[in-house]
Amino acid sequence: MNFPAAAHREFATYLFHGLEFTMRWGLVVCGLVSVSLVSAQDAKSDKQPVIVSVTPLAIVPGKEFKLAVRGAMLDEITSMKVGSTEVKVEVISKNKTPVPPNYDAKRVGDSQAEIKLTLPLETPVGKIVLIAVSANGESKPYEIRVATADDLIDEQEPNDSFKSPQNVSLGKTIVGVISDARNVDVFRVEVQAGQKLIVETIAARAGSVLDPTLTLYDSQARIIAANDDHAGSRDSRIETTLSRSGMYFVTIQDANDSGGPHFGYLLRIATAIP
Ligand SMILES: [Ca+2]
Ligand SMILES: [Ca+2]
Repeated sequence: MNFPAAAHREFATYLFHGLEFTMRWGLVVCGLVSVSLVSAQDAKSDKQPVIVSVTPLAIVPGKEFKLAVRGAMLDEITSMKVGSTEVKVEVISKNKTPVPPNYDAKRVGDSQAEIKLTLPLETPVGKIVLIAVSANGESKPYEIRVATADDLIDEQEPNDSFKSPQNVSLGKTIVGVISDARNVDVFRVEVQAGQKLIVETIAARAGSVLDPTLTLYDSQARIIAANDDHAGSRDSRIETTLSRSGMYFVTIQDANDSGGPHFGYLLRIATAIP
């Protein structure tokens, strides 16, 4: 059959436009699909759990610990795990929790979980990582310090006044919590004249909600030194050489006078800190 040249051209144009139409809409559809995939991924990462703090800030192997975990999307977790280990982590509770006054929800999170775990006795000193798992993915690993029982001193309440301080020896790390608004923890140490005393917190650096402030007093409750933030961190540090031998008080509290289960700290009072 004879097919006229004009009809050829017409058909070719039709074909071309059809193709162009298909390609154009194909691109639009592809674009829409990829946009929705990207936003689905964004939405998913928005819903991934985040761990900002775990209290207490240090644990010892071979002992059962109840940990208060704070962060974002923790009310939706299905489990928690310690790195790639077989350590059993029991989730006791999970829920939304209020943001403390003067604190940014993005920094301190708005949800919490209570967990229970026991590290095997042979766990080496150093750090382990905790990971929260939900249907939307896994949190970034959060580091928890592992120490020997000998290196740590548990805070003993009541220790909230000069009349009832907690006596501690130099060179140990105190594991504590500013558990209520306006709570102050008071520790007493004995220092010899000429000794350089270093008092240091590890709290904000480890994700604690606490914004610590430290004050050093002599035995007559006169202020010797104080510090809120040190070296670009909300953590505090005091370093001073004492001219008199005797008992000294160290107090720690929150800069905003807040407190709660997620206001954990490590406090080191020593004559030298490595
Ligand atoms: Ca306390
Ligand atoms: Ca501070």
